[in-house]
Amino acid sequence: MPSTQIPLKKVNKMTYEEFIRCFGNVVEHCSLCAAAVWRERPFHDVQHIASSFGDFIDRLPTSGKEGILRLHPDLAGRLAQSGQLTSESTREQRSAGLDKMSEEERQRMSVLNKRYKDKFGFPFVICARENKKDAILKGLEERLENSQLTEAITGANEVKKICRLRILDLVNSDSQSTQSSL
Ligand code: 2AL
Repeated sequence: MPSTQIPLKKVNKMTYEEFIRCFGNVVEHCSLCAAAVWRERPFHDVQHIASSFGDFIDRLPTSGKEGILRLHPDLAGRLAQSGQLTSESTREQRSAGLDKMSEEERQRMSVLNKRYKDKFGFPFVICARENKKDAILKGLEERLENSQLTEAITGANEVKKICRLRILDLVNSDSQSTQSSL
C-alpha cells in the first residue's frame, strides 16, 4: 500500500500518462484497462473509479476476459516462490497465508492449479485478500467442475474484486470531487 493515498481531486487532474503510471497495474499487468478508463473522468468518488474498471471488464468479450486472466500469476506458484511477483500480488498472496503453506498444501495447490490450467487454458484466479488458503484450495476444487464460460465470468468477477481493493489502496476514499473543484 502506498504511504500516502492520492486525493480524488488529484486523480481527476492526472494526465493520461500519470493515470497509467498510477493505475496501470490495478488489473494485473493490464495497463490497457487504465488506458480505456481514463476517458471516464471526472470521477465522482473512489467507487466511480472502481465501477469504471469493472464496467470495462464486464464489456469485454469472453476471449478478452480470458486474456486478462492469463496475465495473472498462479497462486503460490513458481513466481511466488522465486520472489518475482508484483508488489501487489506479493501482498495479496501473503494476506491469504499462501506464503506459509505446508509442503503438502503447496503440492495440492500445484496439482490443482495445473489441472485447472490444463482444462481452461488460463490460471485459476481468486481475490486472495478476501480468502484464506483453505477457502482457496476448496474454491479451486469446486470451480474445476465449472464450464469454460462460467469460469471466464467467475474469474473476471474475481479480477474486479482484486482491482477494487487495489484502487482503494491508492485513492483516499474520503475525498469527493465536484465538477467545480476540478
Ligand atoms: C492473485 C494474485 O496475484 N492476487 C490475487 O488476489 N489473486 N492471483 C490469482 N491467480 O488468483
